[in-house]
Amino acid sequence: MRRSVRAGLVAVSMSTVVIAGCGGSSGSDSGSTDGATPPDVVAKGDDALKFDQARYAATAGSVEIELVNSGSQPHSLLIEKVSGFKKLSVSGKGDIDRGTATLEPGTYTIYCDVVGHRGAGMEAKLIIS
Ligand SMILES: [Cu+2]
Repeated sequence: MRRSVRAGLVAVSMSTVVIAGCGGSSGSDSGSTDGATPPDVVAKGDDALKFDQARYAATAGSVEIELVNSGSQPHSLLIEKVSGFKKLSVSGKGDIDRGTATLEPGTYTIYCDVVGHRGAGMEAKLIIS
């Protein structure tokens, strides 16, 4: 596998949205020391008790998810029916938590389990292709 292909992707890595190309098996990073790799999904939670987007997208395989608190209330992020994913928690403004899930293609639901938040609409779709 050639690492050099990656360089071309860096420019667009902020919007790794639906580039379901020929990427076969990602996630088999043998010694990637690129420093801070950007997460595949960045979800922001705010005081309006919602995520910043109604849907997020990523490519199947190892998906790194980042939860950012852009409000001042605590929030969490779980993936419905994906028990292997460690819950992300952010308590104060500017807090960031990250985790990785191994996901197959499909549509998942992410939500916040802080009491009352999901009921207020704090959930979103995660589309894996
Ligand atoms: Cu919340």
